[in-house]
Amino acid sequence: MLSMCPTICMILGVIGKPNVGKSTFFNAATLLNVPMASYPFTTIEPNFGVAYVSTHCICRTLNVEDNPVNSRCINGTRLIPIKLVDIAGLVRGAAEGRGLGNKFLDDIRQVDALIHVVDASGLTDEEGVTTEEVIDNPITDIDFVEKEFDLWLRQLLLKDWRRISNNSESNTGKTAEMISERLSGLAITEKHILTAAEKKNLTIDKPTSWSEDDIMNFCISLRELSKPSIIAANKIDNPFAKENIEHIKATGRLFVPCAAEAELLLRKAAEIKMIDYLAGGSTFKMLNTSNPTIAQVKALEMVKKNVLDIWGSTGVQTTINSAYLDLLDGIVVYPVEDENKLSDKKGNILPDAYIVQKGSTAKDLAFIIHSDLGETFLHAFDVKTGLQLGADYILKDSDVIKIVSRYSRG
Ligand SMILES: Nc1nc2c(ncn2[C@@H]2O[C@H](COP(=O)(O)OP(=O)(O)OP(=O)(O)O)[C@@H](O)[C@H]2O)c(=O)[nH]1
Ligand SMILES: [Mg+2]
Repeated sequence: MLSMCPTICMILGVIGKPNVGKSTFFNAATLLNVPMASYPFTTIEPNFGVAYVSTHCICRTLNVEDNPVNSRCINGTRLIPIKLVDIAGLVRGAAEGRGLGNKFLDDIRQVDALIHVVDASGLTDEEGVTTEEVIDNPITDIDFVEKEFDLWLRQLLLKDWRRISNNSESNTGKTAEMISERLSGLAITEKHILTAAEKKNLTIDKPTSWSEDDIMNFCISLRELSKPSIIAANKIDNPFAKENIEHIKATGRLFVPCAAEAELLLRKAAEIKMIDYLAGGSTFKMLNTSNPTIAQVKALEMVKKNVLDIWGSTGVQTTINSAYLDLLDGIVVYPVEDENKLSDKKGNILPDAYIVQKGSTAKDLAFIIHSDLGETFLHAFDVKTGLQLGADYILKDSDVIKIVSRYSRG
């Protein structure tokens, strides 16, 4: 497994109420083996793993055979490792300590974006207990999980509100800094704080004028900005899911229909060479050399009939790709050291693929690769066009870039 994270180094957290399939999603995406079961609170401690963002590799466009080092390339699909964390389920009242309470919320501190798993089949009640009949609408689940987060954030803020308010009277310009200190460790920046206040028309340096509602609205805005989320509408193999998917669609939220269990089955079958399957694919092929049992063949047939033929894919890979590329605004760039051979010093062709945030410059890329490279940056080259680029050049998706620095010149 690759341990390096060649990206903006963000962490995706898998969250949701209990028993919706978070660990199944996590296992499918990472091929780890954390416990999964049909009862609530199977997961207590967070599980960390490496998943992959998959994109069309530039090797096909450039018509070269590549030798990736920090990532993998399978038949023209580049797989770039990213970090994923599976978190315990959250119930209503968690901010006041119900269920696993603040434990869940503490585990969410470090993540930069959320994959919010819901049971689209509606066969899990609010506490995560499996039910016989459809009793639930995942929209209510989405709302209560987010509300608990907002309440928790508000609690943290209110602990220090008097000091923040008093101080800001005499210390204009310091409120954002003080809030940021109060929320340190939550991956919330001062920019998030300023933007959150602005979005809700709140004057950041007049917190004494904020009403209770203003503080709540500020927390909602802060969550949306600092922990953006994508909904993984899971268990679409169940026919009941269709209607709920329509409900989710109607909210206009970023979501992907998912079948985590089916993806896990496919990836495990591919791992033991029973089938040929690339994560995110719309189809798989039985391999001649495999000797599946009748039960295995039946399970694979069900996945084809109930998931792939209806929905086009299991959605797990699409969710991860979308979290990085849509939610976190990532693009993929390929740095090389030898612009003629498209290689690193050792001759590996297109060795690295980096996910950087849209708007990043050539100089930012140099810093992401190595701080020495950033500090001694001279200029860059667009390898595809041969044009020289300045420090402020805004990177485009699929750029192949050579950085020239005093450091690299040596
Ligand atoms: N039908 C169906 N069942 C699924 C799917 N994904 C998960 N499940 C089942 O849902 C149940 C809960 O799965 P887990 O992955 O343990 O759920 P969790 O959200 O991690 O649960 P907690 O850790 O208890 O919060 C298990 O019985 C899984 O087999 C799916 O795509 N379809
Ligand atoms: Mg779990």
